[in-house]
Amino acid sequence: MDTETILYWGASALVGLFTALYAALVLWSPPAIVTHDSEKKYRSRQHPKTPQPLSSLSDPSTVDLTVVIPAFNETERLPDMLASTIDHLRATPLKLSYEILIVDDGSTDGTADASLKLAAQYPDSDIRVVKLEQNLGKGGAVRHGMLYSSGERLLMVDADGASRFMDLDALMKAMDKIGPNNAPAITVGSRAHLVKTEAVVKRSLLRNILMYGLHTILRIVGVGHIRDTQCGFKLFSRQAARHIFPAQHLPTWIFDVELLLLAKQLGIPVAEVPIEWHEVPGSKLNVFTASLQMLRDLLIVRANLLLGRWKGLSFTFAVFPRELKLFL
Ligand SMILES: Nc1nc2c(ncn2[C@@H]2O[C@H](COP(=O)(O)OP(=O)(O)O)[C@@H](O)[C@H]2O)c(=O)[nH]1
Ligand SMILES: *[C@@H]1O[C@H](CO)[C@@H](O)[C@H](O)[C@H]1NC(C)=O
Repeated sequence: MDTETILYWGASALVGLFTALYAALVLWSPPAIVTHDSEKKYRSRQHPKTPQPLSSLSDPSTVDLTVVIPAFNETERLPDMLASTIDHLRATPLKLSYEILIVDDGSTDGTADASLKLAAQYPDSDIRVVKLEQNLGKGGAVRHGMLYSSGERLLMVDADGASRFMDLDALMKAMDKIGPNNAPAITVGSRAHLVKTEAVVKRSLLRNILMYGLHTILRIVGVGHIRDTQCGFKLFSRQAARHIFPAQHLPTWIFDVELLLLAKQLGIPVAEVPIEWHEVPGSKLNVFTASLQMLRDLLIVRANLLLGRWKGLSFTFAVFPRELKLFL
């Protein structure tokens, strides 16, 4: 074979390889998240039977804080978590007006109805319950709650009560520093300072091995500057949320990384704040399948952002809310 033939076949092989990789990316990328009409309404203590339209992230805020709680089969863990959440919101010197948005992620254990019963116990609190028709995954549930929030700041927090809700005040103060005057900003709870302590050492060996593996991969993917990407306790200013959540594609467990990558791409400041944490039994995460899924999703996010198939919203979109409506 002469050089020309070798070059010809080599080039063809390369083109074939890239085409195949690109096709794999398109095939594996999650489809756009579909929002059903029933999911744009909520039920509450006042309206347990007739669903009311939810607020939109593109509208101006009407309360200081929205607490978004993704909940999948959480009838057992939600009552305690909600009690400590409301105890703190009532007591905090920050004196926040708030709403609590429980997003039932297609549960089959009656989480939504149980949430409504709980809401009746807290007449001073605006508790809204949305039920997703199908299970989307934690990322999809959080995204949904954020897109229909009315708070000036939006907190996502797990239903398991693993974080100490009073740490909210530390996230709020950190945000006053990095995002004064409601500028785009994100503050995330971090358990990095706990790594050498009992709470983490007591976790299973598998979970810890996976944690170190994850950290290595996260460095490669481009969020090595954040020490704890996976903490379920994260606060967004409304401006930051308007840029980030409409652009989120991943409904799965690793969506936090996508959010942080989008923040980086958009130049939105992120501060990590050390918080308390205790492992709560009843995690519905299958660590093994979640890890494989995570690896796939990380590659997909990175490739899509690199190739420009996925983009953070440009600032003009978030500044002109009417345009943003197209995305909701
Ligand atoms: N595992 C799981 N959790 C979900 C899902 N959708 C929403 N969530 C909520 O995501 C939060 C974290 O889930 P959890 O199983 O406790 O994971 P862990 O905190 O990592 O142990 C909880 O509030 C869940 O109710 C889902 O599809 N699967
Ligand atoms: C959710 O709860 C229902 C009722 O208890 C149960 O049948 C179902 O298997 C649970 N689903 C998951 C994924 O845990």
